[in-house]
Amino acid sequence: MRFLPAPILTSLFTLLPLMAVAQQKTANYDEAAIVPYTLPELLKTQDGQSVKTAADWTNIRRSEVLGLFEKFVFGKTPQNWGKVRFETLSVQNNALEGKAIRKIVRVTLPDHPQWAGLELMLHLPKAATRPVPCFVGVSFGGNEAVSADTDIPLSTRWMRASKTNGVVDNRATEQSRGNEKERWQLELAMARGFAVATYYYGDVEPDRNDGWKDGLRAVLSKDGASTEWQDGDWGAIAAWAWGLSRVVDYLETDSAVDAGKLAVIGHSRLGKTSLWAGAQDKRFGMVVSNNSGEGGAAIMRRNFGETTAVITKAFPHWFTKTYSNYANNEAACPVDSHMLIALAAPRAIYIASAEEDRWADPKGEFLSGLHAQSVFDLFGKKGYGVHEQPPVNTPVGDVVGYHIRTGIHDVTRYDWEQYIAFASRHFGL
Ligand code: GTR
Repeated sequence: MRFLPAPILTSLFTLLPLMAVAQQKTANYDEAAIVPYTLPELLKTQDGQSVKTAADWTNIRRSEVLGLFEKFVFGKTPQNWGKVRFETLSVQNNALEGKAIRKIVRVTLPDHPQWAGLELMLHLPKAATRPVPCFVGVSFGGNEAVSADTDIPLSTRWMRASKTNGVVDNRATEQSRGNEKERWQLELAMARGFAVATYYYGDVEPDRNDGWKDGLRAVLSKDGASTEWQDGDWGAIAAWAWGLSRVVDYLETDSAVDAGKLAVIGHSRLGKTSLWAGAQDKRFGMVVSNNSGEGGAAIMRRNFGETTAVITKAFPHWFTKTYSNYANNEAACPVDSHMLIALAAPRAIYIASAEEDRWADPKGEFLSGLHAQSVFDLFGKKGYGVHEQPPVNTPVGDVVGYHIRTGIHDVTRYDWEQYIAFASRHFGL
């Protein structure tokens, strides 16, 4: 490859965010301009049979739908990771000013020592007298970003810099501490009797177009990833989701956690990740999608806000290659996001939007839960209980929950309040 002279490179980097803003500005935000569409049928098998019962769904259609998402959207997760090893690196009995016990556990693959592993951080409510339910999610920053406790080791992995995260030369610094703590609401979770387990997504793969070369996808590939990813191969979202399932492998061994009560949670690109993790791994008894948008809960055929064309161009590494075939060609895609939501059934799922987050298409996020209802019906489960998107800050739903809160693309205390209330109800607390 020819190297671009430094001034051109610099101007490219200054232009990229501007280009993203320009794209957001020119996107369609007019409901009236949405081209009418037909969603792929949920309750019809590939060979045209009607899916009439919960058993039909569970035994036939569910695996078909899962297979379609593997083939056309996220790619197939390889099964060759072998054994999983856990090593407790530290236990802090006075985390969060004495409110929590914090464990940091390294998860590695003995058969694949080239992968440095992930460091999961588990906060347990100190006041707990029995095994507790647990939220499980991936973080954008390292463990040091999730909590401001100064004894958490700084991540040494590649990290994307933003104006506020203290990342210098793509590495965390002391200034990175706590910069995601509003998004994690650990104190609130502890006070309500929930544990929270998280790991940094860059431990599995750095979030850049060529990140696969330095991540788990290269390690698990047949040829050590000397070649580019092909149609049907897993993308980064699938790799991050794989990490969530390895966290569950650990939680199943920790007697402080009730592994029958796990909720997978994620925001934005990591909300797409939590949906895919929850779809594949039924050990998650509940799924939370926070502002997951395009490639997550939002109906792709609406082309409202971010589109398939935009996301597959900006973030090709998130998906399997095949997905980009549906850019400006959504009608041909064998799936849409209502099918991703249905994969959670009959487990509980909560979808959340933010009013000012039009890029993520709040209405499209709502509609995926609505159009998944037919599958929940097979199990006799009540979903939203409404047909219209509710007003802001008015949560709805039974087994399928939804709210749109005021504000921007983010995870807030309000969001966590709803997830905790929803989880408490579903886990019978
Ligand atoms: C945006 C992307 C969205 C969403 C978001 C995020 O740039 O267009 O799909 O995932 O990033 O992860 O914050």
